Amino acid sequence: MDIPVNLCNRLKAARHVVAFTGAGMSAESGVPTFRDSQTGLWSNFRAEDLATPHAFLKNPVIVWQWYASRREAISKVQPNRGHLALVQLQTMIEKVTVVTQNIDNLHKRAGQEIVVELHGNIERVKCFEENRVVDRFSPDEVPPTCPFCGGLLRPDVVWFGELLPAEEFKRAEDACGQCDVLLVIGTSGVVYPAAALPQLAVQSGAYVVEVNPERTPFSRHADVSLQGPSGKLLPEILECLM
Ligand code: BJW
Repeated sequence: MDIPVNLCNRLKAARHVVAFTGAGMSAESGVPTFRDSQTGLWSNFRAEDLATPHAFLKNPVIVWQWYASRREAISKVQPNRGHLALVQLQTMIEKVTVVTQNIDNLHKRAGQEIVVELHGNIERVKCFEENRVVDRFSPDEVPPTCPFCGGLLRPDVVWFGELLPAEEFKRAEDACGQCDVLLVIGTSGVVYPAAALPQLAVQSGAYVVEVNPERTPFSRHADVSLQGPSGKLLPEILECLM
């Protein structure tokens, strides 16, 4: 794809680039998205049965097992060319911040230095009662219990109806409101409050680029909307800086 000249110029001049990423970023690693028809997790499972505090309290075994199987699958995949392009961007731009809705840890595993995790991280486990992150638990109990208070342990991810971690959300707001270029990559942009973050960059005059095979509700607000997979387009965007 021909990368627009304006995008190249704005990237060359940028001191702080933010990449706001969603499930599409990891699709080429083999991690399913949520809302793609046929392959998306929410096409095959009901979010309200698995990704709410109410669902966990109603059926902790099923919810724990579902996350355990996803954790296992994610541990076997690798960062893709899109993740690696964002890692390489760190050597070309003064500051690169990744703000991700993904819980798969692939940005950090790829070597990204500044990563803001809005929806948690599936590799961590915390106590449902006291929210304390726990790093050791018995693999024989399903779900395991907290060694401190005996409460049930759960994945440290943000379910529907739960607040996002306040400190991470503030870091994300600051980054989006202060960057020179925002890349919005692989998100349908329908889950709030995360979906409101790109508007902060639009309002502050940043150059905003969307990378997604499909158009989204955000497409018309972006300065440029590049249609295609991030594993292909992000390395092409980087070529303008070489
Ligand atoms: C590619 C590609 C390739 C494919 N390259 N791209 C109205 C009614 C009811 C509730 C609400 C409401 N308005 C707002 C709410 C609240 C709710 C919400 O937003 N709901 C909407 C769905 C309507 N939000 C919340 O509940 C949040 N908390 C909150 O608001 O707290 C305040 C509050 C408290 C109490 C009461 C009310 C308010 C929390 C949201 C937590 C989201 N959690 C999940 C699950 C995480 C754990 C897990 O993994 O199981 O986070 S849901 C899921 O969606 C996950 C994702 O991070 C998130 C976003 O999805 P994403 O990343 O955009 O993925 P997709 O699948 O949607 O899109 C993929 C995109 O990639 C597509 O566009 C493809 O085209 C593209 N793609 N291949 C590039 N190769």
